[in-house]
Order: sequence, then structure tokens, then C-alpha cells
Amino acid sequence: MRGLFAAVSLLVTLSSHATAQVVDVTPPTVTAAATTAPNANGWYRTAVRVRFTCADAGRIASCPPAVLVSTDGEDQVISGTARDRAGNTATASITLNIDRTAPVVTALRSPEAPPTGWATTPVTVTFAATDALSGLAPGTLTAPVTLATDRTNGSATGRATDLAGNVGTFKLTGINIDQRAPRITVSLSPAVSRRGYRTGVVTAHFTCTDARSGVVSCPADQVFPDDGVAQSVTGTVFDVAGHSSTVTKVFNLDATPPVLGITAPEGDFVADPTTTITGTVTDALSGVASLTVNGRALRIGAGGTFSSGPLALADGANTFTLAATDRAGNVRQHIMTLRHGCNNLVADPQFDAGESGFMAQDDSSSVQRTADSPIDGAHSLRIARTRTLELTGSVLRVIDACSVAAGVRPVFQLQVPALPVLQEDGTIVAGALRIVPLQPATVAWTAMAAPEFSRGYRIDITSAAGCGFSVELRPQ
Ligand SMILES: [Ca+2]
Ligand SMILES: [Ca+2]
Ligand SMILES: [Ca+2]
Ligand SMILES: [Ca+2]
Repeated sequence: MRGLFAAVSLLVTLSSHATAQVVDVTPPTVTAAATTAPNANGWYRTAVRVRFTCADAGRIASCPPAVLVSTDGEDQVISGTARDRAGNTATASITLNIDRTAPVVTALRSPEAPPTGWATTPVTVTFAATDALSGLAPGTLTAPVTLATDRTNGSATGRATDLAGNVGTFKLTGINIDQRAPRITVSLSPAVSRRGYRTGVVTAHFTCTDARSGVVSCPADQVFPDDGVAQSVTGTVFDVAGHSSTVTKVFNLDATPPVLGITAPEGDFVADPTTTITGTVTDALSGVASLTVNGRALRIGAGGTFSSGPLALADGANTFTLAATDRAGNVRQHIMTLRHGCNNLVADPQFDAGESGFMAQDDSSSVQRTADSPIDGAHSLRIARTRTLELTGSVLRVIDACSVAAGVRPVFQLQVPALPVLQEDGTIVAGALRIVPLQPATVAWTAMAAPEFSRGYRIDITSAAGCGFSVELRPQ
């Protein structure tokens, strides 16, 4: 039995050996497939992995490894070959479209940026795009963008998509738009006082603003010193974008008070117990608004004439204040001091030049009024420029220093209130007043009534030679 089993086994072995020698002529099968699907347009926009799948009735000797395709390109053919142990081969391929590059987008603005950097109209940005591979997907390019309102460093962004789905963008920046003019205002000082007039030198000050591109230059202050109606001030401002604005303001300036002319009374001594002040008051610009005397309004007649009507005078000094106001508010004040009932020591001699007088009445001499007349408290002494008054107690010393022109005989003159009488001691008494000559110590003099000075008398003291007088006036 054991021998039979061995023989059968051998047969079976032989039989099997005969079957193994059949030749394999069938190639393997192989397929190639991407692990991801392209988009609807047939394009990838990332790297693509391709896998190969191999099979064979016998045994596969080699199957291509997976391939990662990361190169941009259209119709890229990726192939792989499988081999079985018999050496049969089969090849599979797949065609890929890969585009990983976004479109290039560009932009153009209209109008172009001016040299100032500031557009003064709306700006439209138009986009363009190119794509080297898959090409632009229709309708994906951003339509033109119009920037209509003012802005600083505005921007517009455009987009385009290629067939692979890549999105390209471009942002155009630095768009400055200023369509509005700058603002300018002017303020005038001083303010209007009344009736539309200003009464001081007018200074115009400008204020400029611009909300966008900014002010290039704002006018400097302007000064208007002169009186005038309907004067105008103008200033212009520019902004960086080139816009300008102008402001004009009209104003009236009257800084001059009215002019007061007194026609009566003449001089400052009035013998009558009443006086009437008359004159004219005018104002060349805004016109006279009012005139008062000691606060009482006066009527102003044609040509600006006025009359105070009778004004009572007290003995001694009487002060009248005239105030003329123009419509702008300027006030001219004139103070008149009128003396009445003269008991003054010394009144106005009113010499003519060259005639002689207090002192050297040559062409260079001058006289002026003083308020110092201490003996009786009034003030009507008209003195030469070089006259000196010295008051000690109730004694007034009058000293004239003279220089006389050739041919002029100086006369030292005093107005006194009563008839002067020469005393034995060489002094002169006039009413309550004693006159003591000091230089020269003895004088030649004449007295005469001086009706031009109301109740006064005049003493003319003549000089034998040279000049230089001094006397003392003291109470008797
Ligand atoms: Ca095969
Ligand atoms: Ca592309
Ligand atoms: Ca502007
Ligand atoms: Ca005036």
C-alpha cells in the first residue's frame, strides 16, 4: 500500500508540473486616477495626486507609485506603466489642467492725479486683468468704480477670477479728492460803535479753513487808518487743490470828532452879565448828532450854526463845556472859560508885534496864558515866554527877562483894577493892590483908563535903556 500511494503522488506531482509551464501572455491592467476632482471647468488650482491601480491574473511585478503633480500647465499627461512577472506591461495615463496662478489685475484712474495730488472732480477707477493659463472666467472682473465724494488717501479694489478659481486682486490707493473751496471769513476791529460806523483804525483779520486738502495761504491782516464811507476789504484764500474763495466786507470809518468853531464871544472877558455862545459845528463824515453846552442840548441850524441863547455869568471865571457828538459817536469837547466882572490884577495887554509891550515885542516873542494869578485867584495874565512868576505868600513877583530888537523900546505893562496912585515911597497903589518896582527901582510910568478891559486901568512902565523888569504885586 505504501508503494502505491507513493506512485500516485508522483503522478500528481508530475501532472502539476505540466500545468505550471503555461505561458502568461496577458498584460496586467492598470488605471490612473486623480485623488481629487477638477472644477467644473476641468481645472485644478492645487497640486494633484495621481494614483495607479494595477491588477493581473498572474502576479504584478511593479505598479507605478503615486505621483504628486505640482506644475502649472494645461493638458499635462501623467502616465504610469504596470508590469507583470511575465514581463507584460500596460500603461495608463491621465490628462490634468493645473493653474495655481491668480490673474494679474491692473487699474487706471480717470482723471489722472494732478501735480497737486488732489483731484477736483470724482475719480473713476477702471480695472483690467490677464491670466496666462486658464484664462479669465467671464464676468468676474470688477466693474469700474467711481469715487464721488471728497476723501484723503481713498482706494478702490478690483478682482478677477480665472477658470481655475484663482482670485487676483489689486488695490489702487492714494486717491485724494477735494471738490470744495476753502472757507474764509474776515473780522473787523474795533466793532461798530453806532449807526454802522467804526471809530478807530480798522484792522481786518482773516480766518481760513479747508476741510480736505488744506489752506495754502491765508491773507495777512490789513489795516485801514483813514476815515471813509463804504470802504471795502477783500481777501482770497487758496487750498492745495487749487480752489479759492474770496470774502469782501464793506465798512464805514469815522474817527474824527466834529469841528467846533466859536464865533462869539471873542476873547475870554465878557463885561455883560450874560453872554451868548455862537458858532458852527460840522462833521464831514457821519454828520453831527448832537451838541450840548454844560449838558444842555442845543439846536443845530442850517450850515451847522448854533446859538446857546443868553447864558448868565457870575463874577470871576465861568466855565462852559461844549460837547459835539457825531453820528459815529466821536465827541469833540471844547471848554470855554469866560471871565466877568474883572477885578484881576493883570489883564491882556494884547500888544501887536513890534509895538513893544510886556517885554521884547519883537518878532520872536510870544505870549501865552497862565492860570497863576494868586493874589485875587482869577487868571487872565498874559505873559511873555520869558516872564517868570514867583509867588511867596500873597506876594507875586513878576520878572521879565527881555531881549529887544534894535529900535524897539520895551514897555512893561500891567492892567490893574483901580486908578493907580504914586506913593511917596515910589510904590504905586491901585485899589487894594500895591505895586513895588524892583528893577529898575524907580520907574517912569503913565496910567490910563483901559476901557477895553472893563473897569481896569493900565500902567505902562517905560525903560530908559535895556530890558529886564521886575515888580512885586502885593495886597495893599
Ligand atoms: Ca499578466
Ligand atoms: Ca491663472
Ligand atoms: Ca478744499
Ligand atoms: Ca466824524
